[in-house]
Amino acid sequence: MADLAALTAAVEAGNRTDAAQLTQAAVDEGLDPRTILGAMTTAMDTVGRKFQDGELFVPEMLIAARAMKAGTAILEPVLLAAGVTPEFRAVVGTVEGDLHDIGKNLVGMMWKGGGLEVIDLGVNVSADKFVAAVREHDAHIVGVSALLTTTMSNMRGVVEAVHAATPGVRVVIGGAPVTPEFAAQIGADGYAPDAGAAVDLARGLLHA
Ligand code: B12
Repeated sequence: MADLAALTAAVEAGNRTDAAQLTQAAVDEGLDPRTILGAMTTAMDTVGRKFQDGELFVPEMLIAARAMKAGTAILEPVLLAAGVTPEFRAVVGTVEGDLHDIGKNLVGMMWKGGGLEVIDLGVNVSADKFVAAVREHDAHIVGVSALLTTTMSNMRGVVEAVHAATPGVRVVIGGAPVTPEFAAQIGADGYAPDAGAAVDLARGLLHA
């Protein structure tokens, strides 16, 4: 019998092999793919919470995300065949002039783990590129990362451009030098201090 509790535990522990095998077993048994995905999302929620609480760190979060990727690789064609697509799409990128991407990648992974479709534009992304991607993918939320005090000022341009071109699309920001005060100052829709909190932030804004 499919063991979804074991699948949740495998993803949380970052065990790729078990996550893939348990996903395959659940698929073979004909379980609803949304239920299988839910078992993995639960694990990523726990990982995000523990990361926020300082109980685990970047490497553990990365290996959990990789285990989830192993499971979702098997699940994706099944979800597609069943006509299940993520309800919300997110565009993420590191702001123009900035090449740091570790934090941005983590946010993207955790958003995927939280059930969003994520379009990752990489690093050194101009405001125009953010706007073009939002339009192309009909995105609901944009996540902008900056690690340098010299590049965080470029976030204002992204917030303004996205809001002007695509009203209603939420723009949230983060990165080591970014503060909630700065986010409010530039008109961003939100700020999160880490990738776990970024999931709660996106959920709160998208389901408001
Ligand atoms: C690794 C690193 C690099 C690597 C980047 C590799 C890569 N692929 O990312 C390399 C070597 C390339 C690099 C280059 C430079 N770096 Co550097 N780098 C770092 C370092 C050591 C770690 C950053 C990191 O990855 N942290 C780990 C991640 C997980 O944390 P994070 O990014 O903060 O992300 C978390 C949160 O902030 C949040 N978050 C992040 N993004 C987002 C987005 C959203 C939407 C949300 C909601 C949340 C969110 O969630 C994340 C996960 O929890 C920091 C020092 C430090 N301790 O921060 C310096 C640091 C950021 N670098 C610095 C500098 C100066 C540079 C250089 C200018 C150095 C130089 N003279 O060439 C260049 C800049 C190049 C450029 N144009 O970008 C300074 C910045 C100083 C400042 N305040 O401006 C720092 C602080 C080092 C220092 N103490 O001086 N760097």
